[in-house]
Amino acid sequence: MKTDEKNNNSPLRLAVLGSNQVGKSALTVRYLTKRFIGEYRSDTDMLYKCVLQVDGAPQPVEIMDTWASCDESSDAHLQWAEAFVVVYAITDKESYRWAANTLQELSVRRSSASVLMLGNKSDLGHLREVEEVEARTLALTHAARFTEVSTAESCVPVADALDSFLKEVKAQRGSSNNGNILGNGSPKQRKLSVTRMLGSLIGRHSPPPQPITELIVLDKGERSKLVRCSRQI
Ligand SMILES: Nc1nc2c(ncn2[C@@H]2O[C@H](COP(=O)(O)OP(=O)(O)OP(=O)(O)O)[C@@H](O)[C@H]2O)c(=O)[nH]1
Ligand SMILES: [Mg+2]
Repeated sequence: MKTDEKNNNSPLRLAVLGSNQVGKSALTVRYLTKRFIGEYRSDTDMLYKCVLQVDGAPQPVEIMDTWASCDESSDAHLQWAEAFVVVYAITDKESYRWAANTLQELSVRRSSASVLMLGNKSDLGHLREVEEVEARTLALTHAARFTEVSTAESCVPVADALDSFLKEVKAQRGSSNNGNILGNGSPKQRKLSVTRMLGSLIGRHSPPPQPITELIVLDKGERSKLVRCSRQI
């Protein structure tokens, strides 16, 4: 198989970063299932493997819904992903600072990676602490895309933002490969039935629509192995 062909067929890896409770899990599940679920497990990373239509063609995609409470996660996430969605809540200035620091870090450490900054919870405008123009200007400074969304209110803007971001990432895929951490030689992972896991999240009688084909829960200790693993490649 030619290198270009191989790169195009390999999963497109997206890490969803952001501080606590900004809506990373809600956003990821909203995008993949169109459903909004109020509360999520919040002590681990979740890796969703799926095949999505990107620019009119089926594309394997892996989305890592990260858990922010653990410092050592960032190295693993920064190295694993090909593109990054940085989320903050417009009602939480501290989460915006976290996002700003992350954009800065990405500019230094992953300067060629595509980045989308999302200001979530736009339905809570009366509690707004971050002005849209400030965030948009910051994103522009870092050559990142930007939009505000309300994951709770509607799935369309979330889908539009992520669909066009994935399209851009796919288009920008160059000849350099970003490594393969979770392929052969990956750390031990707990593979769960997707139906069972999402069933426990959204209720027994609401099976998730496709396209998720696999959901992997990464335990705390396994993140550092991700970093070591990536360095072996
Ligand atoms: N009003 C409103 N609430 C939201 C929105 N998105 C998420 N939430 C709520 O925000 C809270 C946190 O959502 P999560 O998706 O668990 O946030 P998270 O970033 O994954 O949190 P951690 O995993 O703990 O870092 C939950 O109570 C959600 O229901 C939104 O767009 N609007
Ligand atoms: Mg979460």
